[in-house]
Formats: sequence, structure tokens, C-alpha cells
Amino acid sequence: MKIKQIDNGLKGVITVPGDKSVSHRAVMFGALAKGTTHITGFLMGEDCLSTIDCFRKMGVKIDVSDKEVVVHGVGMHGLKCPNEQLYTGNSGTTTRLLCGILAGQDFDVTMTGDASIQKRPMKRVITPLSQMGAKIDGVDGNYCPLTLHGANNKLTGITYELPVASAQIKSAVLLAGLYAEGQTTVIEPACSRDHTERMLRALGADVKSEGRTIVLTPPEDLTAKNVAVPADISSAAFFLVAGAIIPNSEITIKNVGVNPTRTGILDVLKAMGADITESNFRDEVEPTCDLTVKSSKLKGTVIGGEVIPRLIDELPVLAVAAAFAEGQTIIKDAEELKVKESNRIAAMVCELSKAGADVKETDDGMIINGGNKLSGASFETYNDHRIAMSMAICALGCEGESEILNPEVVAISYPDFFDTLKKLGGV
Ligand code: SPQ
Repeated sequence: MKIKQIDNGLKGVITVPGDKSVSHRAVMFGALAKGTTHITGFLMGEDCLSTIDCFRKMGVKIDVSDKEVVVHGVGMHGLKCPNEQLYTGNSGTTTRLLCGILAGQDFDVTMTGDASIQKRPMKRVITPLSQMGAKIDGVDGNYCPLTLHGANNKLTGITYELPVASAQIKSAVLLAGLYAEGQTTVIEPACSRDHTERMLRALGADVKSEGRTIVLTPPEDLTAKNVAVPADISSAAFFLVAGAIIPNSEITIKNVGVNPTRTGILDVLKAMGADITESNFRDEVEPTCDLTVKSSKLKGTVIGGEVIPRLIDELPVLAVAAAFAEGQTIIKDAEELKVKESNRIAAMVCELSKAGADVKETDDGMIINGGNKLSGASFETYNDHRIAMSMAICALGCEGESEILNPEVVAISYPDFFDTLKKLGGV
């Protein structure tokens, strides 16, 4: 994919695909609920299709059309033992949340994913689930393939203090908690995305959140409720940064999910001087609004502490914003970036450097001295959708022409990314 520097600005009103985290959960919890769940705005990305595939293999009927996804729920105790391994593709969310659900089933099952998934740490979910009574074998006790021995297991609720702020660990423990005797309590070091808690509550479960503590009392069953998936703020982030750094731009993104556990990107871009306005608020299970960004001069900032889990997936594209900003940006407390689809710290430092940015890797993030004139280059994606899209946005501001190698990886979370970019006047 070749991308040229933009000289006339990016302009237009766009929609971006449905939220990946909410789409996964809508299928998973819809499958575990009694009744039918109609999901609109579902993300037809490869990760969410992996989730659908896994639940179909466990006997759940799921109809997919252009208009909606319909999940015919089997109830909390209705999943069937699959005839084959479950394959979770590139999706950490599918793999880790499924661990929680499968720990509570009365059958044994093996699960694995692609080369990237087989390198991502699973001990973080195996440890608390084992404390609840689950039996899980993995390669070196940490990696896929994982075999979950659910048969003849009894789970017991625990109080678990998360060692890292992670919605996937939190969700795995809470989902196992659905099947446990007694209450399950999770205490987070900082608030991570809370889509699991919101959706379980909407399906009738007793989930109480107070600050960083979440307490789940296991329900008899869950009751299906339709889900309208908001547009994904993590996908919107690419165009928020593009609109901010490319002169003469004005982009409106419709109906974006602005759950406060996900809006760190807005706080940081505004602190950098971005011109972003919010309109048409709607407060549903997941709050939404339209976001409009106009180009402006950005300045460096410090990104660290409690905001990190609120923008963890947006850090690669924020590094791009920092490279185009005046002054220094420090990204810290972001070690978690090393265990995503790629080591996103090393990847961004390497690719931004190719373009001529002054960027240095640190133990827990990076330091970017912004404002260098950047030049087009051939950018690697590390088979990581967010690196591919971040470097595509970077390319829009680089002098001359750039190339994104294996651009098709964007299909994990945003299959139409390059079409949207084209519509705005990029590519
Ligand atoms: O699903 P996966 O592969 O882990 O996806 C990523 C992403 O960039 O799309 C991370 F690589 O998002 C995670 C996110 O980083 C999705 C997620 C969720 O839906 O619960 C939570 C975050 O991960 P974690 O490890 O912090 O819980």
C-alpha cells in the first residue's frame, strides 16, 4: 500500500466500525444468555469472527447478515463440548475471556491461536482461574495451546488483586465467577475498560463496582438483551490523530463509544492542543457521541499513570501524534505494550526512526522529541493491525511517498481502513 503526503487536508464525515471489545462480549454473553440477542453495529473484523467461530463450535447458532448478528443463546449451562480444538486466531480477547468461560464448563477443551497468540502470556489468567479451582494446562504453564479441564471441576469465588490493569484478566475472573460458588471480587490497580461489567449487568447479573473493586454474585442465568455496538474509539483514534496533525483537516466521526474507561485518547490529545469537539451525546449501556477534529498545532506531553489503561491500544498512534508535535513527549508506565500483538514499543520506535523521528525506547515506554521533518519510507507492520494503521497515518505527514508492507493485517479490527482513508482524501 503506497501512501503520499497530503497537502490539502483530510475532510469529511465518516463512520468507523463497531467496537471490538463490545462486539466480542455481545457474542459471548449473548451465547450464555437465555433468549435471542440481536447485535447491530457488530465489527466484522477477523478477531470478532474468531469469537463467533468458537461459539458455533460449542453448539451456539449464530446468524450473520449485513444488517445484524443474531445469537441464539443457550443459557449459562447450555454450551456443548466442541468436536475439535477452538481456534482464536489473532485475538487475545477471545482467548483470555474464553478461558474464564471454559473454566466453568463440564467438558474438557483445547484452544489455540495464530503465531502471535502462541507468544502472548496466558499465565495471567491461568493463575487466578487456578485459584478458583480450574485446571488449565499450557505450554510452559503460560502459552497456547491451552487445555481446560472443566469436567468434574467445582469453582469457588475468590478475591483477586490484579497485578496489572487488564480488562481481559478482570473479565476472565468475573466470567469464571458466573460459575463459582460464592462471590467473586476483583480489585484493579487502575480502572480498565468496563464493558464486561456493564453488559453482564444489562443481562441481569449482580455486578457491583465501587472505585477499583468489582464484586460479582453468580446469577441463576443471564437474560438476553439486544446490543447496539458503538463505533470503536480505538479505530476513531487513527482519524483523530490524522485530523489533528495534517494541516487544513476537518473530520467528523459519528456515534463513537465514549465510555470513560476508553477516552484517555481524548484527554491526551486535548492536553496536546488538539481541537476536538463532542456533540450528539447518547447515554445507553455504552455512551456515544460524534467527534469532530480540526487540525491544530500540537505540543508534547507526558502520558503515564492511571490514564494508560484508558488508552493502551491508542499509544502507537499517539506516538505518531507526538512525532508531529513540538517539544518532548514521554510515554511511561506502558510495559503492557510489549505483550500485545507485537512489542508495540519496539515496533513504533523502529518505524518512526525510519521516517527520521527522534524517538528513544525506554523500559516502560518511549521518549519522542517531536517536530523533526519526517520523510516517507517503507514501513513494517509486525503483523500488528495497530502498527499498520498508525504508520499509515504517519505516512500522510511524511514528505514524499511511503509504503505499508502487508497492509491486509488491518482486517483484524478495521477491514475498510484504507477505504475510509481514501474517502477523506488520503491514499
Ligand atoms: O484482543 P487483543 O488481541 O488483546 O486486542 C488488543 C488490540 O489492540 O486490539 C490488544 F492487543 O486490545 C485489547 C486491549 O489491549 C482488548 C481488550 C478487551 O477487549 O478486553 C483489553 C485490552 O487488553 P488488556 O490485556 O489490557 O486487558
